[in-house]
Amino acid sequence: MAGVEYSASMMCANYGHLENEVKILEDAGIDSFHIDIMDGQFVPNFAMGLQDLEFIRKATKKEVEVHLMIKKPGSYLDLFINRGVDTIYIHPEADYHPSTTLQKIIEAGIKPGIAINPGTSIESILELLYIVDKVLIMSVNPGHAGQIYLPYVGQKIDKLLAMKDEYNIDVYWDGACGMDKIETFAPKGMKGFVLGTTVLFGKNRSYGDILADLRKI
Ligand code: S6P
Ligand code: MG
Repeated sequence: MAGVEYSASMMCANYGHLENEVKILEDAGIDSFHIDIMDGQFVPNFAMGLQDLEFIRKATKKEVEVHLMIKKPGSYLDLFINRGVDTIYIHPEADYHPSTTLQKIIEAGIKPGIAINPGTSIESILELLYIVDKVLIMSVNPGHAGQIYLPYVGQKIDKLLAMKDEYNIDVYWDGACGMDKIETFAPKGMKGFVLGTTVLFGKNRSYGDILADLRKI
């Protein structure tokens, strides 16, 4: 769909030839690169390190977004703010003072975002919507790629999309994103989608063909 942004979930990429992956994704027309950072505490998995982030940042001129799935992200911001990234998403569930952390992200000249878990209500993060530019709605519990969409999140997504103009936010989708989800939620105003194993990686099709199909929706 025209105007919709697609971001590649790089934890799903082929690390056998990462530089080539970045290049092929760029040529295929991807809009940005999504870097999942996991600490083994906030989520039951470890993923992507600073070296990966640095490598991908250098390999592309497209936007790079960091999704911090770590406990107390405010304590680790210094590790991320001078690396040329465009957006940093934190989880408010993981931070005692998410508003302070978001303020630091803004002061560093980076777009502030929050990622919200399937079990987190909009009501509980309402005030943060005045601070952030972007909200990443998790449609799976964070921690792993290749999970199944949790249907109860749909109602929350509709609710948030109805509020996006009032709060001046862009809403993005992360987790189990397939063609059907893009078809349903892009027309409702979802600004972009993070693409992982469900639709983009590990298929026997080129990234170019897949992204061309998504643009046709
Ligand atoms: C999940 C992470 C996501 C996944 C993405 C993978 O904790 O934040 O960004 O990498 O969802 O996509 P898929 O299609 O395999 O679920
Ligand atoms: Mg993510």
